[in-house]
Amino acid sequence: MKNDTIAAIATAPGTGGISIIRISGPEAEKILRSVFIPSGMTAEAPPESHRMMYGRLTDGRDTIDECMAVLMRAPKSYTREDVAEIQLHGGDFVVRQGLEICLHEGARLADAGEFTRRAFLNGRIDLSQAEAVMDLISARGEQAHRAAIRQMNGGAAGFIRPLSDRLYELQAGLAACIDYPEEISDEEGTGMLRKGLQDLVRRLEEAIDEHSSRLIHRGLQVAIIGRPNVGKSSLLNALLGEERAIVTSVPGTTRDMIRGEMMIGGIRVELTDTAGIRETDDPVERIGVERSESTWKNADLTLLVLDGSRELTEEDKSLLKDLTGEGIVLINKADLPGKIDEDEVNAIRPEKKRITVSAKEPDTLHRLKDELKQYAAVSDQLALTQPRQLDAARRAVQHMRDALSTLDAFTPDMASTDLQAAQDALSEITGDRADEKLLDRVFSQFCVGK
Ligand SMILES: Nc1nc2c(ncn2[C@@H]2O[C@H](COP(=O)(O)OP(=O)(O)OP(=O)(O)O)[C@@H](O)[C@H]2O)c(=O)[nH]1
Ligand SMILES: [Mg+2]
Repeated sequence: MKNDTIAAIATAPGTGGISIIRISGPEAEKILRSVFIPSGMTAEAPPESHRMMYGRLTDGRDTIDECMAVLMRAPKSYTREDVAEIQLHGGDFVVRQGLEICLHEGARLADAGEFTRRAFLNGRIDLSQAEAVMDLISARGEQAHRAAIRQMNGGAAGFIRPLSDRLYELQAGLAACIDYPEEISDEEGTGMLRKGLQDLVRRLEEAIDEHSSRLIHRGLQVAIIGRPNVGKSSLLNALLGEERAIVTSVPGTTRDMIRGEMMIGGIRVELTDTAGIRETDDPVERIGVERSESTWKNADLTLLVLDGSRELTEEDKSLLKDLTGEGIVLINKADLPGKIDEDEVNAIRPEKKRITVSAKEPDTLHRLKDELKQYAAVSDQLALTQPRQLDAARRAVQHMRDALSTLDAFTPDMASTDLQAAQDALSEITGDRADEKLLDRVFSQFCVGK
């Protein structure tokens, strides 16, 4: 583990009210005292820990800024090392100069996520809590925020550690079966083991909630699809409550994807309006149609829009047939006399929900919004949120399943290898067992200064 002193700008780049330079490591106090002169105090007196000081930042000759600074002596700091933070006026030039002099005084520029990495390596937080810090910074909705706070409070470790302890017990039981085969009957030994493993597999599988994890990290991706002129762009505008997309009576108005965001039930919902899908000779429109199809393929949920004031066309039917994933059929233009034959729609897609709406009357969109809310529902008990954690949990389940089948084949030695592999996968989640490569992967996603 590196034991040098690191420094970085902890606030976002650009101008702002204040910016913060953060320094962590054994030289933090020395560097602070050589660049910061507290006002009204003699520079020789050691600064009091956790006390904000007013003074000026200097390169030894000139004043760089009037500022505030605080020293937090180890272990009561974010990294559990000595940490100094200097609050400067938030101008790009001032802050870069401030950082420059700290580096000149002996600090090294911190890598991405290095402060949090040190907090982890010094045992202040586990790996899932470190990831929660990142989730909290990037949270864009209430649900993502709530999940991050739960994780910061040890949600993942609180769930995984008891499972890991239970697995250790089972491992010990298996070892006893292997060492004293005469004294423990198969019935007794492997029977208990099998039950215990099945229970662990069940609990882990319940926690592998891919849908919720995706919702928290990338929001609900909704594609608005349909043939030209059915009112896709009008619906986007009505849902967003603003004139985002161009609407005209000319079929083929939208040529490119148009995105808009709304919050539903504390989850970010990203709506993508697309070019109307039809056969066309126009090369620009054809590219638009290809983009519509790829947006459709990548969406979590598709809103297939039909024009209720017209009869169903062959294009509509073909789109309905392709609506195989998660989707809702929207029958639009309900303010006009209806011509569509809903039985025909039902014959092709009986299993899909149908909602009648009018983009001209936003009040008709309530039921659609309620449906979206259901798709965006996230479990309140979510223990694992990061894709990395889900992946490790999935591997642990696989190893336990392998162990179960080796037990069936009466090869307990092999089962014990599988159980150890499952144990290792579980400890990756909390970082109780984490190699440099794993840490690099986790912390490289952070920003510098965090
Ligand atoms: N009466 C009525 N007209 C609507 C409704 N929704 C859309 N329209 C009209 O239908 C026409 C087409 O609307 P758009 O929203 O541009 O349709 P689109 O599906 O985006 O069309 P493309 O971009 O060409 O694929 C416009 O003249 C809209 O005013 C509705 O609910 N009621
Ligand atoms: Mg359009």
